[in-house]
Amino acid sequence: MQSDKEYEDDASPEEYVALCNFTGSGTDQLSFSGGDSLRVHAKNSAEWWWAELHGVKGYVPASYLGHGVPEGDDTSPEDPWQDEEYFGSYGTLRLHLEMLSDKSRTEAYRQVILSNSASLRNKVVMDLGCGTGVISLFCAQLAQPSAVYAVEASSMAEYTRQLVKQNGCEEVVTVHQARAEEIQLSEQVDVLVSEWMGNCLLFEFMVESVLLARDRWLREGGVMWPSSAALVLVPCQADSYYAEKMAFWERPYGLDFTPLQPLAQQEFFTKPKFSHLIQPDDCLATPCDAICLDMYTLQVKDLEEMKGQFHFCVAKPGVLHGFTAWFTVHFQSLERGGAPVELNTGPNSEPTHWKQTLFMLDRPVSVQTGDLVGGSIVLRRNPIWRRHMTVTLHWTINNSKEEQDSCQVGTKTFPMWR
Ligand code: J7C
Repeated sequence: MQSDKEYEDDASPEEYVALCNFTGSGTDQLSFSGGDSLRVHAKNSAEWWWAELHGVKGYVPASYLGHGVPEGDDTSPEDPWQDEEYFGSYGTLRLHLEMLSDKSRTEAYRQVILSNSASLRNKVVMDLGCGTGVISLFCAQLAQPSAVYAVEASSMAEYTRQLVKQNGCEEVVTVHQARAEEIQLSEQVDVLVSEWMGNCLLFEFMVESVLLARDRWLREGGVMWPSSAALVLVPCQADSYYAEKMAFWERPYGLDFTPLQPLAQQEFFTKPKFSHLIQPDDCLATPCDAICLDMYTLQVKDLEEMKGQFHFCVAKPGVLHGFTAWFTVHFQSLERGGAPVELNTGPNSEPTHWKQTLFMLDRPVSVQTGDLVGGSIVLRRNPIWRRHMTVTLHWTINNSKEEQDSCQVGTKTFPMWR
């Protein structure tokens, strides 16, 4: 990390305007509010710039800064949805193979269709973002819907059409190769089913497309699958990850490399680790649902900032390295007395391709049984890059046992990914 000194001679800092609020973590990041004018002295990396606000210098996330309010579409340099890249990545098999190989995910949707087959009879279904069409094919083969509209924007849709035919479902399933926002149907639908969940539930923000389709195409009283979703959080240990990325620098080959630790923190702990598989043993408390979404009432504007609270009682002594997040979704049953189906991506269920998301604190904290860990989580959608967000964690750790009454507080903001 370069020091402040190196930029002091910088003759022409660039003026930028903050597009939204940002809370810096540690001592080297600046906090600012939307509308603040900042002077950028150095563009150290694509993500972090060295900037100045009211005479104070620090690092700021580049994606939070712009040159004033954009005046029209043609002033934005790129597509904020990055659709070419996004749908391009779904035009090849890699991601579809990953999703289809995920048994918990795919079997959960299969179970939803199977256990509701009687209620699906003669119903009109939309499968939004159908990919290779597996959910639509389950519908056609396990139930008797009158029609299934399989909507897929990527070029995979051409193959999905072939798969529908190959499996003898072309009478029921119609593939629409289009963005769901742009489709035209001749009727409203009874059921809107979609597998839209991303990392930390919301990443990709495909859920926006689902909500728009709901408001446009779901008939009054129609069904949403999933019907609800929750972001789950737990305070956790991450011993081996910490050892691998941070403690490593303490004495490699008998040498003191600790001056590299601030760099390691910046490089490895700034963003969340998204492909983390937490062991149930590493959970320091009972997980809690921090944010719950009702797929019937959730609005697109709610997605800009989603807040939740958490309260944990530490269940065993250990080292708090951070927090791990995952999600659950529920599919309501349409059958009389039927049980809802749950897809749980947490550590006590079969691992899924989403795995879990680890948020590392800058410094580990020792905790004892009975300590109270409370706080809040805020998911803030990136004002420019609409598929991205930041996650801000705020925590308080209370040790009320013995005489050493202590309380530690902290805040950290993690970009995902811009
Ligand atoms: N319209 C049509 N297909 C979409 C849309 C949309 N607005 N958004 C995503 N998809 C497709 C995408 O091409 C891919 O096949 C699948 O939905 C994404 C599933 N991703 C996920 N995180 N569940």
